[in-house]
Amino acid sequence: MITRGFTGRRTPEDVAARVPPGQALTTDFPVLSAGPTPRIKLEDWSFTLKVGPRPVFKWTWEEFNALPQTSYVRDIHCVTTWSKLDTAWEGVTIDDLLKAAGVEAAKPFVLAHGFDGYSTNLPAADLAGDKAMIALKYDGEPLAPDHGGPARLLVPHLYFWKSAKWVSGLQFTDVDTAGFWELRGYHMVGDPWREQRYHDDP
Ligand SMILES: Nc1nc2c(c(=O)[nH]1)N[C@H]1C(S)=C(S)[C@@H](COP(=O)(O)O)O[C@H]1N2
Ligand SMILES: [Mo]
Repeated sequence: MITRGFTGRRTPEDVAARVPPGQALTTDFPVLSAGPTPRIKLEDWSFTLKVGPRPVFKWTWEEFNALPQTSYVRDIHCVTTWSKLDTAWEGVTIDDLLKAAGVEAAKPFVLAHGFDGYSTNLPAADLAGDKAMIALKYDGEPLAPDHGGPARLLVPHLYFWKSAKWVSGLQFTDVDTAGFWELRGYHMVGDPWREQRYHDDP
């Protein structure tokens, strides 16, 4: 099996085709947070799934780690114009999470919430079909606190502000409700290939 990015050979054309408009590649991993890094003890950690205002399922750290784990190697794109290729993550896909909870994602939108009070909204469809996970590991190691550890949402095909760090839960909603950056003028979807940076971008 050949996994893209592990062949050791990338032609300039291959690389160029993976960089969305207005983006430039970086090899380091910048940290971008609206506030200080919260320190969450694993014994205090929990993850809550809500449908509307109603909590329907809650996991402890131990329970969450017992869920099926999946590995992703994905390119990520930050709205501040850096992109990073072949980032390696491990965690629980949103599909597996909903299956474990016995919940159908019957609502069209999601708000992801962070322990720091951050939130971000996205279409529920962007979390389905093996496109997103709650990541617990990066590069084979427990996720570093500055990058969202113990756990973060990872939605690699959307701008990286949608990947809520220190994630405390997902809330499915009927109405698309603007999160932290969306309230401050950023796009409700945030597809880097369509350059959906700001609210008015098509
Ligand atoms: N909880 C939380 N999640 C967050 C943020 C934040 O401030 N708080 N910043 C977002 C932004 S703007 C970006 S670009 C990415 C940065 O992730 P990184 O620091 O791992 O590069 O996290 C996103 N997730
Ligand atoms: Mo960002």
